[in-house]
Amino acid sequence: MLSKTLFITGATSGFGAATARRFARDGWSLIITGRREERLFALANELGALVPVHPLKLDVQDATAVADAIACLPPEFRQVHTLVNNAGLALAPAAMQNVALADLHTMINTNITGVVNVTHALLPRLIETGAGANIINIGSTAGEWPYPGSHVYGASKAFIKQFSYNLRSDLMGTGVRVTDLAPGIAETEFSVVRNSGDQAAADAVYKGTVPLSAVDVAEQIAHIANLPDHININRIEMVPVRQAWGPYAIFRE
Ligand code: NDP
Ligand code: 8X3
Repeated sequence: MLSKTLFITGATSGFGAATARRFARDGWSLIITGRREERLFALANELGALVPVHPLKLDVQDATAVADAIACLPPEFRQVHTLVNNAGLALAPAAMQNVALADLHTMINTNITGVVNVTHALLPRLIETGAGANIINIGSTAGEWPYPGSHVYGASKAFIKQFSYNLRSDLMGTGVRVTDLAPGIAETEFSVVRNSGDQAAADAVYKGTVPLSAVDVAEQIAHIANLPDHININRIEMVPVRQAWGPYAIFRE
């Protein structure tokens, strides 16, 4: 039997790298993407010992580069079974009135436009695959629950939820499934990026608690991708036991 092919964005770190490793263990062929070439090729070398791997250095913000790369996939990688739209980032963890507009644009261009770019380019392939194909979009609890400093990041993940639902409606009858997988706090390089490389600030995010790990999220992705063809998970919100909601904020004089 031919192996299935996974296309995952943001495979150079965190959830993406853990997911690539998880699917390699199951014998899937991999198309792994990211901007950091050195990491991408290191992962391709590591996993290439197990399964066929096609590394694509790609900035998801660049619609033309995304479309060209997907149009030029080698024949043995063209039949994509599962797309995981994972590349994304948060920046500027401060009140919206105090952050740079450029950071807000970067989040929109990556977390929204990037997901649209990759999905649009791969849809014909996924529809061709038909029954059992998956689009798994990585949303976030931040797309559902507001908190200070989440501004555009949380809103971009709310987009992921509605985009996933709307895409399902368009794909009715094709057999292609769509899921919004929305994790809560998880320890990856996410917080280093969000805090502009400040490792101490990033460490403080996870101090004294037990966050999710990248492997926890990869396991959920593998679970969703391997469900029987007739099941669609619309949305999963997964959080560590130690994460729940806070009370309403009341401003008082
Ligand atoms: P990491 O920072 O560890 O990984 C992010 C990945 O996205 C990297 O591989 C990075 O690769 C890639 N990426 C970022 N920008 C671009 C771009 N413009 N083009 C291509 N790739 C890009 O974070 P996580 O693994 O934690 O995050 C993965 C996803 O999960 C994100 O969408 C994030 O919003 C979401 N998420 C994270 C949570 C958490 O607490 N960690 C919780 C809920 C959701 P490179 O820099 O090489 O391009
Ligand atoms: C990332 C999770 O809690 O930092 O999407 O918003 S959180």
